[in-house]
Amino acid sequence: MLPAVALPHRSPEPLSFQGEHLRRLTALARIALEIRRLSLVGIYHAGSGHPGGSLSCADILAALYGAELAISPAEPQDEGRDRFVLSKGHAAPALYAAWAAVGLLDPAQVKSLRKLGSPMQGHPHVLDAPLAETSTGSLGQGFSAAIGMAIGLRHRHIPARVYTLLGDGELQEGEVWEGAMCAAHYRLSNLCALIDYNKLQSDDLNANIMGLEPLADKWRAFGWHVEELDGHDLGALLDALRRASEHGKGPSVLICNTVKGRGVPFMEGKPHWHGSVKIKEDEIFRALAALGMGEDEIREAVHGG
Ligand SMILES: Cc1ncc(C[n+]2csc(CCOP(=O)(O)OP(=O)(O)O)c2C)c(N)n1
Repeated sequence: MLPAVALPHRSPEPLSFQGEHLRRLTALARIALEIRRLSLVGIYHAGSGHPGGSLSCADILAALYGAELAISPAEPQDEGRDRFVLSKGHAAPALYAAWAAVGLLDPAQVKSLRKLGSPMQGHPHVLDAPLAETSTGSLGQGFSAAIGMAIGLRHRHIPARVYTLLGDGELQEGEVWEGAMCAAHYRLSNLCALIDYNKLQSDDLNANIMGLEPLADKWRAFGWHVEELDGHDLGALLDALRRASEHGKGPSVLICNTVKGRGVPFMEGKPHWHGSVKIKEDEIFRALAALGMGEDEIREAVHGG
């Protein structure tokens, strides 16, 4: 079954525009679905990985790679490209899947996830996978690197933007709050952070380990433009990303409420599916079926080369 497509917000725009908007959202929903499927196929073949946090951020990555990021497939490393840093680097399967879903990578490559010599390592490594803007995996560091990139672009008068995705558990790293201070101090309006607020970290709820609330107030107090939204609503994501890009006074953060494991009912909200977990054969069949794949397609994904 395809995931529901979020309807566009009521708007006074003419119907032709609304039709175009709806087609765009349908295309993005398709990309998000592909990200979910390819993430799980990669993790299954690797025999380990992080399914929960890959599935929770699939819609965010679809909105970014499918619509927001100015990256040319012909010249993905052009100096003027927008940058994306996956600060929650353990969701690498979703990042590779997003590249594949938008034509930046051969989808067959996701099956080499975590294999010796593969560019698709368990966490993005810039020397193996040059589309990764920097190596991430040590939580907190990608956010700092993204801030450095935003400062660097400004110094060089390059009008590109920098986007970075953080996990909510990641926000417990002190480095994040040093970065938050720094980005606001330098009024980095070319920087947009997104938080995959799925409320779970490795083994338990954030609230039981180290609570984050009132999260939006904390970012506001640090001087950021803050929006809270449903991180599975593609229309809301596009709207918030547009407002962030128009906010010229400093950095923006989008607090995206999500569900860990989203799209696969038996994985949703279950700490067990954080990682590094092996997906068994019967589980991958059930998971891909839940993501709308037919039996032959699943067999090909699981047993094919
Ligand atoms: C500095 C650092 N400490 C610990 C880890 C191990 N680790 C990997 S993922 C994770 C939990 C992250 O939770 P969250 O950011 O909420 O990720 P999500 O739920 O979105 O997958 C931890 C502690 C790490 N990668 N880096």
